[in-house]
Amino acid sequence: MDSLWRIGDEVKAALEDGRGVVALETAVLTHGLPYPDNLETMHRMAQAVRQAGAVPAVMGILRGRPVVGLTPGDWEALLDRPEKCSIRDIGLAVARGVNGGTTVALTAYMAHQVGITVFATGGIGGVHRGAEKTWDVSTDLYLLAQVPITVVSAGAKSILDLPKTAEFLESLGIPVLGFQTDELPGFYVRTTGLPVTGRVDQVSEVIAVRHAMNRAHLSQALLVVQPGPESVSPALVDRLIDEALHEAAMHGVRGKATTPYLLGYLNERAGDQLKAANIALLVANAGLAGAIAAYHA
Ligand code: PSU
Ligand code: MN
Repeated sequence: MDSLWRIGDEVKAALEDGRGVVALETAVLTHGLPYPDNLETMHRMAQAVRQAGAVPAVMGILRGRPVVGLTPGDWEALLDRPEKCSIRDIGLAVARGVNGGTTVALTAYMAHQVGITVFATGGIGGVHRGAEKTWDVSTDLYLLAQVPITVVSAGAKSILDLPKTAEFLESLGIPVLGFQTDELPGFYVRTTGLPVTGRVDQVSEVIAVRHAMNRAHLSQALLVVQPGPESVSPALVDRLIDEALHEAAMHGVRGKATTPYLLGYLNERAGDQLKAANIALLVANAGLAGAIAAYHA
């Protein structure tokens, strides 16, 4: 039977040669950042992975075909009426032949299927604010409990309930390593007062932890978090997020539309400062993931 996954030539060669490969998601391209910042950011992330000595593997569903290693030309093609595709969406997306930007959950899953062990993103999905009423908990968390991949992020966004997200990660047995930090970063803000499972200061320590987890046959992801290079004032972020949540409630936004709505509000309505911070941390995370993948190889 033909494989469902189409693997790009460069990624295939890198995997065969045992070179470092870093998975990159595309929900941030299709639903996370406005055009043309989204395309520009993908270029910069891919470049950061290469500069660190690894090969980028951009994931997405192109006209119904899940692809590992989309080319820059594919990124543009993906922007034609894309759907946001998480784990449960892959069946319909393939059957209907649509374009899909893949979330952290689906990207991590695809990476694992093809043997990629490192992944960079901006912020993982988590437990949403008000989850005690809505039950809105990202599939990202459940999937990361099932896939032994190393994920670099700037924590989870403050649009989420960060203390609940941290508790949920603990419940699922997912360790959080602070890279040169003792605290869980809050995406736009560098500190949250929430502890990490442990602090590491070197790439070699990340590899040692992952290696030990693998030897223990754990299925869990290893989350590596680092604060973004540009910090926004926590008071400003809080105010903007309150506004965004209020708008979302007024418009009855629910389900998978929630995260893109909130991100869209923050990136487009809240001025360039948040967007610039978002892009800077995406690029920095790609660089660290590249260094981890290259070292590992
Ligand atoms: N966080 C970001 N930018 C993003 C996302 C999260 O800073 O673009 C995307 C990721 O693809 C993540 C998804 O996997 O949102 C989570 O969506 P949900 O909350 O619906 O599970
Ligand atoms: Mn949700």
